[in-house]
Amino acid sequence: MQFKTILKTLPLLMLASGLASAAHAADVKLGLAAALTGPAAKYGVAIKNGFSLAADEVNAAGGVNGNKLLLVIEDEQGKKEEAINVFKKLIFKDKALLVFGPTLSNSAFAADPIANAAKVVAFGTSNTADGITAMGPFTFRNSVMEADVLPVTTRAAVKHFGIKKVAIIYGNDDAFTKSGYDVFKGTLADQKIPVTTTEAYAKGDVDFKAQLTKIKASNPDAIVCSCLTEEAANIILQTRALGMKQPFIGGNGLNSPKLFDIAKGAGDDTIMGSPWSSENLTPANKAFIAAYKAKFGSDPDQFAAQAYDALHVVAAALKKIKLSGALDKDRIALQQALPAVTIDGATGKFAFRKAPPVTGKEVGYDAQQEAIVNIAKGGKFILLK
Ligand code: LEU
Repeated sequence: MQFKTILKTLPLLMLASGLASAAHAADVKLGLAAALTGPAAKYGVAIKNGFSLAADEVNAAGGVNGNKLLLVIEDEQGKKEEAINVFKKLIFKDKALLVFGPTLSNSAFAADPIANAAKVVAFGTSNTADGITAMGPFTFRNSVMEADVLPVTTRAAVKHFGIKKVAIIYGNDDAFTKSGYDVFKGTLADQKIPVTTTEAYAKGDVDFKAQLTKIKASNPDAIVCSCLTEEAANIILQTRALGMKQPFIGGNGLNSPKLFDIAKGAGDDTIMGSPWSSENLTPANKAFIAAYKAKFGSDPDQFAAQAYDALHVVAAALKKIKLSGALDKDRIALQQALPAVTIDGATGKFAFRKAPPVTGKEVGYDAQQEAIVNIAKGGKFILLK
């Protein structure tokens, strides 16, 4: 071989050997698309941590059927275009057996069709909008949807504060905040709570004074907020600046400690639902919380808990199948093994249920889990008793 040729080939050889050492033949590659930068990063980083912790645990216990789990993690920035790119990379280039994520429902509506077309499971751990699992039989989620959580949250908040009427504020250009709004609207009608006014904002807005002034004039007992955490926190702060003292009732977006990073004490008394509580002292949850603190030096949140459980759900499904090495076959075998999996995880007992039917379409699998109602007190989410 001529010297020139060797020089040309060398980087390729190095690349090939590098890949080989990072993932030996028996590794099971699982993709993770998470928002690790941008406004949704606080959710995405918690999700990544939950996955890493669970993968380390599974691997330390010998892996699944002798295979180690290898997480291939990509930043989808909380943007739909990036979620599409990252899904394509994980599915077609990295050849992941399954893809977890993306963080936001808004991105899942863009990216999951790629996974369904390629017959690869897309497993959402934080997607709570309606219709996610209607995208196809390869879409799974362990995130309890707004439709299951918000009626319970609303009922508890109405009782706790003696609420007679509410105002609503929501983001009208995000699939999750819009879906949460629709669910709140239906829930309030069902529970016979009049709405004094409904106000909307767009992604990235920072000044909510116009909407909040209208809400103030309508004199509600509480404010319902279908928002992601950053906007929710700013809305709460600006409400207080206008001299308004009403408590907030929120959806899944408010379950992040970022609420307190921004709103500080003004976040107190906000009520939100979740399948997870740090006060749930089951052995599985206690072990999760202790291991998370030891590894990351901070408290976990519900997004970390759901990611952690999702990895254990997939590990349980993998234990039931014998991987053949033929990727297409193995991806389908995993999709078929997942629906029957049940675990007792950080978020409690978990099972799947088939999504509501859609005519002429195969559907995926939702979470079958109860919602717990939390209230913010002193920078923490505590159980509403
Ligand atoms: N539940 C939200 C959604 O479906 C995301 C979460 C990270 C707040 O978009």
